[in-house]
Amino acid sequence: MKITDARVVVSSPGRNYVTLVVETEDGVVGVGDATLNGRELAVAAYLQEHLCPLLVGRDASRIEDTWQYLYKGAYWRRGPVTMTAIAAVDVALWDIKGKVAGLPVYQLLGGAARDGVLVYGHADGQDVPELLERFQGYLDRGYKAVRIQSAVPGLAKTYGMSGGAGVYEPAKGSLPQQDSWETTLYLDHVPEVFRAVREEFGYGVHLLHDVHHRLTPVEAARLGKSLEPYRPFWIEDPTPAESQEAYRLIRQHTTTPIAVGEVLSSIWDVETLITERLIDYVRCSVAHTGGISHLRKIYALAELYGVRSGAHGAGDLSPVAHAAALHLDLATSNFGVQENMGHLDPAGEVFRWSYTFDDGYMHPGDAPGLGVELDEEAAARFPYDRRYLPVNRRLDGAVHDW
Ligand code: CS2
Ligand code: MG
Repeated sequence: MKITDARVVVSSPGRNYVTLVVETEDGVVGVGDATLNGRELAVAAYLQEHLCPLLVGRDASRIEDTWQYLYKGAYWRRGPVTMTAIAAVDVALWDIKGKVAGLPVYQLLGGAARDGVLVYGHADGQDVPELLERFQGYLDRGYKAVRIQSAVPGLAKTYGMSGGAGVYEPAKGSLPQQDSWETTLYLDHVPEVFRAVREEFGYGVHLLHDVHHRLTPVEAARLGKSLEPYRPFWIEDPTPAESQEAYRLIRQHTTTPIAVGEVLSSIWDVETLITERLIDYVRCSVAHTGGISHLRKIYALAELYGVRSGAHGAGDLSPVAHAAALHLDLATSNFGVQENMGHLDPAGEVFRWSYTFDDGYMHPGDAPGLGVELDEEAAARFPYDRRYLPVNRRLDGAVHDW
């Protein structure tokens, strides 16, 4: 089945999305998410200028061969731009394969390994009362797992504050918003937040927290230790993971579970974290880690070491990526939890999806392929709008991890 066209659709319904559309001689169309928040046009150009010309004429059914051809053929290895572009191609080809077979993608991956995909939502608040109020909203909707983030007293702007939108969109500014940071204020505050949530809601709900790369290894060890009485489901990205070995120090001091991976884009970037059991959940996403074909290899490696999946699923991964993630989650035995932040309106005017949410669990649906369609005419109504992720600075003005 030959590919006759491959085109990139950049659209901004509520936020910027980049979607690859692959069409075959039989008229079957597949889609892949190529959105890299804050660097969208880098991936769009990589696809449009370098990969799309290679796809036309190729056999759409040869997914693994195409993956190897694009990965090894680039010569230059790994990195978020390359792996997001390859991911978009990979997911679009799985979408096509499912449509040709008349099967949802999860059936092509071995069928359902569970009845539903446990998901977590995002509760945040400028103060603890506001956080508790929003947290209750997630319980009311049936969530069994909720991420908790709060502002830090003494800091003007910190990561994770949605302003009540429910969907946290960090890329707001036409120039990077400046966030502020002081580690001791944060380390003193987070245990108080966990204590308040446990006192209010008890231990029957999973609590997750995103440290977002902002601590040193020993600070992360201190945080993990301080949170043990409140039994976190995980703390996420406690320290930058370019040095995977840094996690050995954290592991020596705390049993608080750790999740890492959303900014990492290949199996080699998480190999030590998995094989030394330095993490408990691998958070790589289907959109930024080479697609379904590569992420399933990461999950297979993780299974050998007792590491489970906990895929990234923020609103800046499009509904196409979310659907692909849910298909893979449903079919993966060492699945842990799936992030489900949702998508801001009017994304629903551009993307039509068939995945569903019910009582804290999601299901990708049984439409052939991914079950997501892109309305290209609607997409054209929302032109690209350059946006940047924030930059974080310590109180002394030095740039810090955001
Ligand atoms: C976060 C994201 O969802 C998460 O775990 O780390 O909100 C992340 O900040 C964004 O995806 C960046 O674009
Ligand atoms: Mg995160």
